[in-house]
Formats: sequence, C-alpha cells, structure tokens
Amino acid sequence: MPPHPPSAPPARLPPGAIGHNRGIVRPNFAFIPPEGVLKSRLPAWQGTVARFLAAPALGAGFAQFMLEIEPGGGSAQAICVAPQHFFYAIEGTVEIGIGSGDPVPLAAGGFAYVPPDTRFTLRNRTPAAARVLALKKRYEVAEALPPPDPITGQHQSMPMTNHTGLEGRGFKHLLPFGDMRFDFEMNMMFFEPGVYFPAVETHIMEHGLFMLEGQGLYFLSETWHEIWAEDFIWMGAFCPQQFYPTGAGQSAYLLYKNVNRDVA
Ligand code: UGY
Ligand code: MN
Repeated sequence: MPPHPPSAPPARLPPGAIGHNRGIVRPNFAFIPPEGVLKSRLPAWQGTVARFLAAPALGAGFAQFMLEIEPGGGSAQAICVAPQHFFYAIEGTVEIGIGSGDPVPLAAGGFAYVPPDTRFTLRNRTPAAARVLALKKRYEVAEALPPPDPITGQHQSMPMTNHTGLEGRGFKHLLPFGDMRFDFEMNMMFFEPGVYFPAVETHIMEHGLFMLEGQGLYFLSETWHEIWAEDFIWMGAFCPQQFYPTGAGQSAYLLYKNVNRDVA
C-alpha cells in the first residue's frame, strides 16, 4: 500500500500553504512579513541587495525598501535623482555624503534626509554587513517655500514627546515637526504593553510602517493581523487602523506619513 492515498496532500508542503501565511495585499493596505520579500539588485548600488516593501506598483505614493549592504558595498557612484530620500540604519554602520557635505557615519538608529535633486553617496566602509531602511518619494512643491535642507541625526539623541496625555505612549519626530517645507514625517512610535490609540484612525495620510521592536495586533481595514519585529505594513489613504501591543515589553515602529499638502 502506498504511504498516502492519491488524494492526500504531499508529505512536505511549502511554508504558508495551509494557514501559516501572514502576507496579505489588499487595495488599501498590505501586510508584508520579511521572509517572502525577494532580492532586487539595482544598477545604482553595488554589493547591495534591495528588498522592496512598498512601491507605486502596490498603490503607494512612495517606495520603501531595505538595503542590505556588504562590506565595501553601497552606492556605485553619487546618486542624483529627482525624488527625496530618507534613510534609517537598522544594523551596522554606513557613511552618507549629501551634496557637498562631508560624509557622516550612520550607526544603528542613525537617519538621513536627502532633499529632491540632491546628490548623495551611501557606503559601507566597515567589515560587517549593514542594513538600512530607505524611502523614496517625489517631492510635492509648496508654493513660495524652498525644499528642505539635508538632515542627519541619531534617534538616540532625539527628544521623546507625548502629545496624547496617555501614559505609555511615546513619539520621536525624526524630521522637524510642523515645518511646511516637508511633505512627509518619519516618526518613531513607542507603546507600553496594552496601550492603544484612543480611536480607530481613518485619515487621508498614507503610512509605511516598519516594526522595530516588540509585537502586537494591527487592525487594518476590517481585520486584525499579528505583527512582529521586521514586519512591514503599507496603509493607503483612509485605511482604518489601530494597534494593540501584546508583548511583555515595549513595542516600537518607524512610521512614514505624508503631510502638509492640500488635495488636488
Ligand atoms: O500619526 C498617525 O497617523 C499614527 N497614530 N498612525 C499609526 O500609528 N497607524
Ligand atoms: Mn495613522
């Protein structure tokens, strides 16, 4: 007798085949666990793998991607493209040069804003691999305002704020909050276990969310999704959203949000 009747499933199933897939793509959101995001290699980058997490192909008004940079790798030469960029170092240390400025090291937690139409280099000059979360967005000009200047910083030296009055919430605005030259924010959000938003949010701004630490349940549109560190979420405009942190310790994520511009 054969080990399985012909109608039985094969002994080895691909991961996620029966109920274990967490990845989901909908018209107004996408939940993207890292294990299924395949490698891209790009002409402008050497010794570097890019893993795209969000892109216009998904419906997003921006692109977000993880750069995995080998020792000696990085931008093949100075990159100069129209979109503005934001970089956040997840692991290892890279060196960024923006415009005519001196190169600046970005260790884990370091970040950089590159204005539109500005040359930059990003290199890994260390013996260890580095990972950098990158964001690229076409700049929406604000009438009578010039584009912003370059910025570099470390999140560890940014102030923690909390405008909600809710104990257990924390915010770090990595870009100058309320500066109308910027058309997006990059915010770190910190949550103690069990501390959630006061309401389900439904707003015009889009989000790109990268989970830095901890775990929880994320409400998207009409369903809850278990989220862990390294997961990514794209939330389109008006996608209902809520976060309920479930871990024993702090949860934190880095959140892109388009702001400060009128609708067409
Ligand atoms: O600022 C925000 O829109 C934020 N509270 N949204 C979120 O974390 N999903
Ligand atoms: Mn929101």
